Amino acid sequence: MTLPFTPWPDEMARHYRQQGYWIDAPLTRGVAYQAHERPDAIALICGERQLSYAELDRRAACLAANLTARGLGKGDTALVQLPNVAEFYLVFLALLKAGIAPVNALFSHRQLELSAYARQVQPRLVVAARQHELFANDDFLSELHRLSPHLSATLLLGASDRETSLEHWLEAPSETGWQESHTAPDEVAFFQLSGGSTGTPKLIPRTHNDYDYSVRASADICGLSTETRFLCALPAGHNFPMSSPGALGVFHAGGCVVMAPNPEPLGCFELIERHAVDMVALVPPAVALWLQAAPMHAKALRSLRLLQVGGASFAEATARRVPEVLGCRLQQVFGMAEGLVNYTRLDDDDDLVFTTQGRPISPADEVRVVDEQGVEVDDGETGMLAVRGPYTFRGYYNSPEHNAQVFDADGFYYSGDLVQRMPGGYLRVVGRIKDQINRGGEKIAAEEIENLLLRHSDITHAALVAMQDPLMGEKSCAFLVGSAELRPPALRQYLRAQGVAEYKLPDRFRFLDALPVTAIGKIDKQQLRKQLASTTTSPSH
Ligand code: OOB
Repeated sequence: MTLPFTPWPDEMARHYRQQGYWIDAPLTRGVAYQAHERPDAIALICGERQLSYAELDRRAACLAANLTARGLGKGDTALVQLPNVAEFYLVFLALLKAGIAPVNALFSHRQLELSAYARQVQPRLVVAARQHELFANDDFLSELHRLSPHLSATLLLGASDRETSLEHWLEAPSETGWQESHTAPDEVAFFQLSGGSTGTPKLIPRTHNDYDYSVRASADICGLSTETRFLCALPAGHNFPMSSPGALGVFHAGGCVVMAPNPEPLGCFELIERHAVDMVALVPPAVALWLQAAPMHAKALRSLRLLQVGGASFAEATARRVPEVLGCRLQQVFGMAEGLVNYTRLDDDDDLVFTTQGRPISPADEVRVVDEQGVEVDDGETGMLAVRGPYTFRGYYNSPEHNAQVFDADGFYYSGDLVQRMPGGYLRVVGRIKDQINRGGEKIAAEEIENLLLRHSDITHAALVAMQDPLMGEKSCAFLVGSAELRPPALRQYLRAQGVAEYKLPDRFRFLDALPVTAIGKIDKQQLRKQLASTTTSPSH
């Protein structure tokens, strides 16, 4: 009845409880508390709809009751894919209340990603939107049934029939008496998505205790209150807008979340002005677009107090422009779906805010910056980031081989980031050893795309590497060895046809006679990156 995951050692769990980090309450606690104390306060604004805390809690309970009546509950999982709409939180809260652990896929994900998640968690429930190309008809649902034989219920936002209509399930009262039945606070509440560096996307089990602590502590660090009005413009299921402090932090503090469909500046500026938004979380390319557009819209941004930026490297020169151009304070956030989140603090000196990615949330976060031998390097020196703590996971879901590679014997997780620790524990992210491209905050596992390319009968070798890009920070370039007939448009089409998310398609292709190799015969990606850096224009696309 419970989902498998790697727990924290007893001694650590005891310590985290003693210190008050783990409070043995469910993640739904924040909303339930507000619904009781301040039922009429507005929790959520989405388009013309406004939901009070009482309504948010009631409708989530209604859906939870209906799911329980259908025989779903503890030990079950759900595959969820919703855009940035109110239903995202209603469904998330409902699933937690019913003890069903969701995987929140990104709306940009397609067959390949969703199938990989379905294979791993074997969902009994799918919640999706008719407006997504995959769910416009029932073909892909049939495929999901095949992959996940226990799948027993499908709810679709925008469905015309009552049986599958998510909207209907959120309103229809259940006939049976119902009691909230969340999983135990030290068990899996839901799965976060890993940015990944391997062939298949990995899942991160998060418990109520660990996630709720990160939410409460983040809300505190960011000074959230009942007055907070947070614009959720990044994909709602991503760790950053969800818990750093994100929507869950806002619910904890009793503030209001305003949904934006995406971070596009003009749409967001309108929402900021209309709803007196005071806080937003963005990735660096979105900040660049906001900085461009802001001078024409200074009036609209008057209420903005705090801009959080994270997910990818943010150039110091751009950081310095934020307060002046957007008229608000900047906070750098260096986090990961696996756990550890660092923030610059609201009362930090400007220099710290502009030049570092912050320091860990918790005094109990154990951060080590180590060399290749695992020896800690001096402050200011570059090393690999290793971490364990009260909200950093202890293992990917059902992935013993990969876990053996990224955890050491003491349970420290190696994130694959290269960092420098500064005085006071502040971190600077200076690079990465994981084989991943960070395309403006969206993560691409090189191996996943290389494997897809290698399925093509005309390709014999493939290597995906990052190339610098002025707006996105990084874009991806595929180096290929194969037939002279290969053309970029056809290759993109080939990848699309395999059902991979659009952001993972290589931005450029380069064709070589052979890939450079290292002394031991591995593809020399360093060499390929150098090649890219030394050529400003490319003969191919
Ligand atoms: C956030 O989470 P993920 O899981 O999408 O990606 C984590 C990775 C980190 O390991 C690091 O490589 C990179 O994204 N990253 C940054 C960064 N923040 C994340 N690299 C440079 N500077 C930063 N500020 O991206 C995430 C999760 C919670 C809060 C914020 C971001």
